[in-house]
Amino acid sequence: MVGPFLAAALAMTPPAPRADVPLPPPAPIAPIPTPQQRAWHDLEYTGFIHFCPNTFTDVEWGHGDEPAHVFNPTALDARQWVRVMKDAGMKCVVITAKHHDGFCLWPTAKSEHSVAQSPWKGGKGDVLRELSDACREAGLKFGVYLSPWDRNNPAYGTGEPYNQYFRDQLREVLTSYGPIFEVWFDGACGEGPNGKRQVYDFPSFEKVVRDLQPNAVIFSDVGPDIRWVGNEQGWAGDTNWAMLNVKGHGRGADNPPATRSLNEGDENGEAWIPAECDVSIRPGWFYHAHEDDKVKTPEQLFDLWERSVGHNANFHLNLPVDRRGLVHENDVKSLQGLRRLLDETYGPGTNQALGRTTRVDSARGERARGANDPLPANPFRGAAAVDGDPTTFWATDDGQRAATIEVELDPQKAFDRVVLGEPTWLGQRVRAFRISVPEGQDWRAIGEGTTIGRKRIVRVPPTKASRVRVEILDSRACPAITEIGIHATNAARAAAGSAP
Ligand code: FUL
Repeated sequence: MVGPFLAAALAMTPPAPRADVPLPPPAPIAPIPTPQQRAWHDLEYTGFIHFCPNTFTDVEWGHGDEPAHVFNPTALDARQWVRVMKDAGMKCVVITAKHHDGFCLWPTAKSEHSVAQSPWKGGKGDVLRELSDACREAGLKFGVYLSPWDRNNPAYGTGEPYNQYFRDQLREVLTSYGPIFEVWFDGACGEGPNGKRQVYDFPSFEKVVRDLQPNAVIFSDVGPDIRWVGNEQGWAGDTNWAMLNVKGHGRGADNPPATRSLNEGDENGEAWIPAECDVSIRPGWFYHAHEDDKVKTPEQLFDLWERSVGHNANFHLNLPVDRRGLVHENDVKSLQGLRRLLDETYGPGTNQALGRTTRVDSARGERARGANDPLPANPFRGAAAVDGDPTTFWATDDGQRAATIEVELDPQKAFDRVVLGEPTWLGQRVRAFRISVPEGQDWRAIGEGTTIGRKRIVRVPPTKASRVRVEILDSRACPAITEIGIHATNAARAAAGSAP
């Protein structure tokens, strides 16, 4: 017979998991991404194309009264754009189907201000057709920027008639060019040809997108799917939650630039709206010959790539197509340089943690088993964080807020980047972490941070060590880590005289 004390003690001890009963994963903590948002986040690196009469008039914001005949590229080749973007490593592109001047890059039936009125291809050309066809051939995803601000359309500023016009245009674009992965709504709301401003009916615009392209994500300053990052310089905050409290944020001019919560998100935000970091490869969004020598260097782009993709956001890099209708040679060179840096640091075979032995202070289900040495069959053991599979993850028991994992390394090899990731489908969880290496009997911290999210790149001093330790110090729910990557830039390898 079991006495009352022992019975109470037994009741408190969770039953050991049975080998035939799969261990449940941690419960998600709200909010979580939609499948479309997750697919978007996995794209990481997007091309952005600004091209319109501004390219030929040398301005950034057209007035809307530019004659259509100024639009006359001499050698437009959308396949060249796509080749350049694909070689750069981009997975998708968003093009200015219509910028603020109202000129449409497709032969719209709704206005008299488009490629159809231009001399290009005798008025028979369609830039969206050429680009979407080229994307399909090359396996890139295609997206559109349609500016609600329209300085050409006479209905602009009249309320519903213009909103109707805008929805009709959206319908044309969303039904004519195949699957669209992203619809980009700029927040700018200036005056139209009659000096009036328009009150945009965003909910009705969004409904058109949802009805016609349910797999597309919608970008605007405040989502609903993807948010602006609060600057046009291409970087997200060191702290960057994918969550946002939309209340309190306006769009365009109502949205103070560099708003901190757009840059960093809100830990307690009620909606999942990850950030996109848009920036141009040159100072301007549109092509200007006098900026041919102001193209960002591969090193500058690499820095931005790490502070966007590696800060739980996506990198949205603008290429101003030139007057020929081509991506300029100088821009191509920088993109190739960035690709080289990315391949050297993060390309196949560069992850020094891949498949290495791990040691954890806790793994999900092990406390119940009374052991700290996870069974090989435990899907949440430390090894899941170094298996190169972003769908598996190391996780702890519910209720735990901190945990530690160590990864054995080759002490001959230097590294200066630590890459961490969370299974975002369970919600973004980690609030604080620290990275250390052994020193004597102790540990020396080489890096620390706050949020992780889908991908967090931590820059650490060039280091050689037999082990690296990642401590999750605080978390909104039990921590879960998909991958730990240990990488070296070429500079770190050279500085440390490291084996390649
Ligand atoms: C801004 C626009 O006003 C710029 O011209 C550019 O298109 C940029 C990406 O968004 O709001």
